[in-house]
Amino acid sequence: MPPDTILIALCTYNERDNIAALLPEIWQHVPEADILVVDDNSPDGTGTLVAEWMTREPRLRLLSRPGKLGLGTATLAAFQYAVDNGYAWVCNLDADFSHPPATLPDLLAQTPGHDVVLASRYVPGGGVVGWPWYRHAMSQSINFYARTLLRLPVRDCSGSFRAYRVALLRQLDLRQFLSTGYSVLEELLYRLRRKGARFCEVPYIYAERRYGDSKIRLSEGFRAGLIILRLALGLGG
Ligand SMILES: Nc1nc2c(ncn2[C@@H]2O[C@H](COP(=O)(O)OP(=O)(O)O)[C@@H](O)[C@H]2O)c(=O)[nH]1
Ligand SMILES: [Mg+2]
Repeated sequence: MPPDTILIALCTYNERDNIAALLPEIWQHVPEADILVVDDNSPDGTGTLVAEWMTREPRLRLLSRPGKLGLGTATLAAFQYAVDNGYAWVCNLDADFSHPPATLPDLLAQTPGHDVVLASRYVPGGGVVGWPWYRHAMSQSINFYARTLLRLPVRDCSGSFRAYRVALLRQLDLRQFLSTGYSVLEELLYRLRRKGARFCEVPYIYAERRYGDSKIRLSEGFRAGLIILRLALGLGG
């Protein structure tokens, strides 16, 4: 049985060209879902585009924040919205086509009996196309580091493409997170594991973004490494 109320959360910073094509493609695969865009006042007008679209699309929601406040806080704001509005499941994916909407039904098919379903590059059938060797090396290192230090029972710890049972998210204090940036993805798995979450991974192929530039910076990697260490040492609350 597919879950009944589904929120699909998209965090955006300068994703106007991607989002225009992404919304219809998501609804093609999951027509019953509402989509929430969390936009940080993107200079390219992503938020304006979504606000206009909302006037003719009742399944679309927009959370506008005043400036670029980080992927971590944007993700947690989306989850708080799912909690406050009584959705059963919240799915998260990047708004740049790296995460194919065609995989959403595969995630939702695994929701019975699981609390977190991860789309995974690192299980049989999964993979990445279009990355230089150093991106592979960075991703493998951060995954090994997070999986080992935080004792995470999954192979792909650093991707946002996941479905979460909102009842489990409700048990977390979303304001207590250390991460404001990308390490929110590992921190979520760590905190959910400690709540006894049942995890499952389904394969997908990660593709390079369709339009625009990546927002990740090297400093983000160092910050993520420190936060994971703090959590591992029990200093995360
Ligand atoms: N709201 C919001 N979204 C962000 C922020 N940083 C990144 N994103 C979004 O998060 C997703 C992943 O970011 P991206 O730059 O593609 O990272 P990469 O895939 O690791 O290179 C994209 O949809 C971005 O637009 C931020 O500070 N605020
Ligand atoms: Mg991306």
